[in-house]
Amino acid sequence: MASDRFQAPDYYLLDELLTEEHKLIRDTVREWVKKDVSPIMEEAAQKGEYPIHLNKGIAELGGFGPYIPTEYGGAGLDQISYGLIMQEFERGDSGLRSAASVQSSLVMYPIYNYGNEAQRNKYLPKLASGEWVGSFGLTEPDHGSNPSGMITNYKDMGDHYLLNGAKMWITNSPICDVAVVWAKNEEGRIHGLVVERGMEGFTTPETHGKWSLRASRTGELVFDNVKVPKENLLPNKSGLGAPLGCLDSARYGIAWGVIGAAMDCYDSALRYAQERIQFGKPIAAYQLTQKKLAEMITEITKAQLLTYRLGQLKNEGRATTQQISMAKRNNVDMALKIAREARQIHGGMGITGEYPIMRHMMNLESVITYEGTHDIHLLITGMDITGHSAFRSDV
Ligand code: TGC
Ligand code: FAD
Repeated sequence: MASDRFQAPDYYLLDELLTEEHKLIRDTVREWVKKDVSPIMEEAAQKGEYPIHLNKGIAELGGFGPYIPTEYGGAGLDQISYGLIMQEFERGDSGLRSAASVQSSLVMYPIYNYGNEAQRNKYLPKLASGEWVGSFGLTEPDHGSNPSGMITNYKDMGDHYLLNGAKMWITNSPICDVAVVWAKNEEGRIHGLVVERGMEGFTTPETHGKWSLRASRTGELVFDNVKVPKENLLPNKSGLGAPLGCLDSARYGIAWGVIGAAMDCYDSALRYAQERIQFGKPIAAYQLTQKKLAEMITEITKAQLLTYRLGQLKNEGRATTQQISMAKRNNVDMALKIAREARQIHGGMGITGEYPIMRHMMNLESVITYEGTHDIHLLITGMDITGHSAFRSDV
């Protein structure tokens, strides 16, 4: 990739709303991404590799468990700091933000919130330091948008649980040391279990051939009569609300993260439009290019305002699932549209790895699907404002 000349847009002077600590955290992550991530990310994506050595840097920046208390190795930061860190990671690549999202919100969050003290002490410090990699198994081959239909299950065998089933599309699966797995007990109630690599009957085959999120490892979690110790069950919350609570936290991070990808595309397109001469003028001087760029900065600014307010609500413990859904849906769609327009502005150069545009665009095709698809989030808003659930045709 060409050298990283990123300059963040701040059209509405939103920096004035941030504290000095917020700006310091954001700028520190931004510099790290420029120095350690941008020079290697294009090649990693082309090769289909997650540069796992970056986990050390993510951990040092507080990117694994930004809001988890420091006594468990987390960074003890507020929700706006968490959002800003995700924004900067995703400016580098959605795969980097995915690594941080999964570890923080889908693995550490449930262990911290639904686990007991022994589980917190055993797992959280190692996950926060990046020594261990975590994954989160909710989706199954036949149950994606509808996780309540899951068939993965466990039976109480007296001195242990016996786990059977399979999860699909799992970020980090091939490299995870521990997996938070959602499974039904004999009464059909959903519980979280921590499954550790090395348990007999637990395998993690990789999914190959992705055109999206190439710098992120994806695979299955397969459980064939896995004996899970009883102390690995997360005791403090059960039911579908338990995994959905984790998703609230991860979706919030995505709403911030994708602003980073959008800013990167916008910044690159603005610079390219000013430097690229056609018909004797920079293409930035043509109205059609200006329309694209003006709409991009408008949409980025709206998304920034939305997430900032959401961050305030989240800090106060008042952000609802539905508000988070709206922000995830709006911002991912915004970022994907900007990536597509930015690619047009770059002409033929837009399809090459010289610029980050196509990589962001392809990544965002996953982001618009995972953590609840674009349409599922619309239906969550629809249900909230009308009182009618449109998920199932039979209700
Ligand atoms: P529904 O009847 O609406 O709800 C079931 C129960 O859950 C409660 N609940 C929540 N509780 C806490 N937090 C939330 N956010 C909650 N949302 C709902 C709800 O009150 C109810 O409780 P109770 O006591 O009445 O039983 O459930 P439903 O079966 O109709 O489904 C609702 C729907 C479709 C919105 C939901 O299932 C959904 O969000 N589907 C999308 C699935 C999804 O997002 N999967 C993501 C998998 S993880 C992933 O993609 C990681 S990618 C990571 C990366 O790489 O970055
Ligand atoms: P489906 O649920 O089959 O949906 C297919 C289409 O049908 C979508 O357009 C959807 O919007 C639509 N649809 C479904 N139901 C309705 C309805 N009621 N009304 C209208 N339209 C509907 N999952 C994990 O658990 N952990 C992970 O770490 C993880 N990482 C992922 C990483 C990647 C790269 C990807 C691509 C996915 C990942 N997922 C993960 C899975 C992801 O959450 C699911 O792909 C997503 O929830 C959608 O499920 P599905 O793919 O089965 O699609």
